[in-house]
Amino acid sequence: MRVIYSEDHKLRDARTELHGGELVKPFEGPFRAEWIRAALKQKGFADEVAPTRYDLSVPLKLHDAGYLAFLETVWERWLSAGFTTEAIPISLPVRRSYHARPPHNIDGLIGYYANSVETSITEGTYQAALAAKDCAMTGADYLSKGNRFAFALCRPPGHHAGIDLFGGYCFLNNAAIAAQRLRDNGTKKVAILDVDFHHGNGTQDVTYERDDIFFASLHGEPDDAFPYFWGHKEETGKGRGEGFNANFPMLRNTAWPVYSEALEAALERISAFGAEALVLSLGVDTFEKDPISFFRLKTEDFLTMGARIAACGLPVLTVMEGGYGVHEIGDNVANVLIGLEN
Ligand code: Q9C
Ligand code: ZN
Repeated sequence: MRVIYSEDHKLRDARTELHGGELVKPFEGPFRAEWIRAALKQKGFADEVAPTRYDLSVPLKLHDAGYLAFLETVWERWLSAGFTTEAIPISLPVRRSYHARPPHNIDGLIGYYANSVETSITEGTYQAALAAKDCAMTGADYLSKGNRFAFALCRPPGHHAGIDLFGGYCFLNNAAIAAQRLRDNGTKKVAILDVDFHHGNGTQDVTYERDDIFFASLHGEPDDAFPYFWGHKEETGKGRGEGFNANFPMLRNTAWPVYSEALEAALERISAFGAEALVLSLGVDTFEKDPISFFRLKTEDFLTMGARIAACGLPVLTVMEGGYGVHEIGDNVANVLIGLEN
């Protein structure tokens, strides 16, 4: 399977993440992509290519123009305002912020565009996010040429990035951008299956009113897991998108037997939708040893996961999302890809 990887991911290397009331070393760092890449090389995935560069025309079909301009300029504006540390939002529009609008002051603007505050913005963050988007789009184009599988080793991840919101380590919604690219290349119905431990609230946001991109997410139930305010079963889409969004929240300690039932149900929905291509938002933070999550999947379960997903018969672009802390993330990702191909 072709692997699409850019060195530019290393430009996203934050020093701080707000976690449990402390600024800690981020769970989402460059080591993740390198561990995954090393495991892939070791397992014989030799077909690695750098991404093509793309402009913002496809991202602009999903994300707000003001938001993209913010991402491009925030670091410079943050420094110009006299701040010397990483950029962290403090005030967010919330319930009864009736007249919320983007403030001129960068300290306010960063909160306006945030859906959570653990994700510090740093020099190089935007460049890394652009490269991750390029990896996803390159993968989409590779599928459109008739190839069945590709893996976009995206970093930073994307599934928490909404229309005009960053957070949860995400800035641009790589998976949705890839789905849009597939649409633009002529694929009429695209499904996004999100198996990251966390609900793909950003992907849901950018696809919620659409009937040409079906979104299914398997995740820790919102009552107990980040991002907390999205991911309920009742969220089924809106307008022409009604019925084209499916959430599968699951309880703490969920292991493969229960997880696999939700996976089958999601795949059935994707078949019923009539998808012609699948974007797999792959987080391996469902792993039993993940430091910030609470499912109990084992390394061998990821092989089965890949095989089950491949059984739907669709072309699959796998896009990297989360998975933290332990070296096993490499083997877990490799297992999904091996399972897909076999
Ligand atoms: N401080 C992805 O997996 N914080 N994002 C959770 C740990 C945010 C996860 C609690 C987790 C974001 C792509
Ligand atoms: Zn996650």
